Amino acid sequence: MEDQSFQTLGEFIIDKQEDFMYSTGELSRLLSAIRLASKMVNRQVNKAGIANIIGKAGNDNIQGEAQQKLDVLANEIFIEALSQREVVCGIASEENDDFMQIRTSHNAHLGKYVVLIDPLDGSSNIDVNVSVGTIFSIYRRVSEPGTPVVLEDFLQKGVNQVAAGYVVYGSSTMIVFTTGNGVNGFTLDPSLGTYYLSHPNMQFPKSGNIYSINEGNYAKFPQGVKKYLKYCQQEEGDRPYTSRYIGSLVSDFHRNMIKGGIYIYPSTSQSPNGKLRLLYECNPMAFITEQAGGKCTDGFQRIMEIEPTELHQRVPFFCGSTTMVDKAEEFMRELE
Ligand code: P6P
Repeated sequence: MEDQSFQTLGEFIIDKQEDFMYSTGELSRLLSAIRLASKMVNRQVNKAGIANIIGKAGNDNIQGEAQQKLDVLANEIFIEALSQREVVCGIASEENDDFMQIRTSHNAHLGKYVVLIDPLDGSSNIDVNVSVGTIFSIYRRVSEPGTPVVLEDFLQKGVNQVAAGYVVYGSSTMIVFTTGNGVNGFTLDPSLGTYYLSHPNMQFPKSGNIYSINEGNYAKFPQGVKKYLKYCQQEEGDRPYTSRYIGSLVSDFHRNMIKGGIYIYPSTSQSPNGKLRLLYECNPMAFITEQAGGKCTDGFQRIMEIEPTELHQRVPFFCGSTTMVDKAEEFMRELE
């Protein structure tokens, strides 16, 4: 029998409402929209395999709808849910080239918040039944209230985030988020459609022995990363470490936050800024990391201090247990 003593996500949002900076209930409504959308996406992700089989019958699924790619569908679900609550005035998504104006029912731009989202990160893993995730980042608009949002509302440093989080659609579905007062994880009970507080006050272990990186790119890595990998693989003290790489950021991140570890997506000779996007992947994960006592940089500077210049810009990403990120940065500085 489900232990009903666990607080639900809805109860938690209400309880913590006074902790939300500036909030007069709007941020609570925004987080509730994300909660709803995550359940809808979870339902689609969990039957993706079946949908694919049905879809192959002739490009139509069982409802006769044109088969949609799951990440496009996830994008539409989150945009729809966020637009309904009249608290969001703009959305930027990995799936959309430009940011979107979100009008309230009176066709006004009255929402206080902008949301940046990767609706289904790692979606290529769907076909092989590996966990995927949603990543979101929330800011207060900086332009004149009531006017259309502008690019500057989205190009804010990560330190300005009011909330950030991820959904991991894994062996269980979880929402993990922060509003600047620590990090809490909620697990979905699919039989009830309710999220319960299963991981209160999550903390990155100060050190760990897991490193997550795509070593297939070794030849293209910066010398500092190569030296760090050799350090991890040496027989000394608690080394060699363990290499764990799922290829799904939220899954690798989530495991490392629980067990201790470092995730690195560095620059390479082919991709000088790495692969991950600053605004809707790195900044939200960095906010969670720092709130959980970890460290997140581009190998040299704090991710959340980077001044954004483009909506979809990429940055190198070193994230996890503080002592591990420190060691990697030591080699990066030594060999830059
Ligand atoms: P690679 C997924 O596409 C993603 O953005 C992250 O979720 C993941 O960690 C990374 O890219 C995997 O990239 O180049 O190792 O396949």
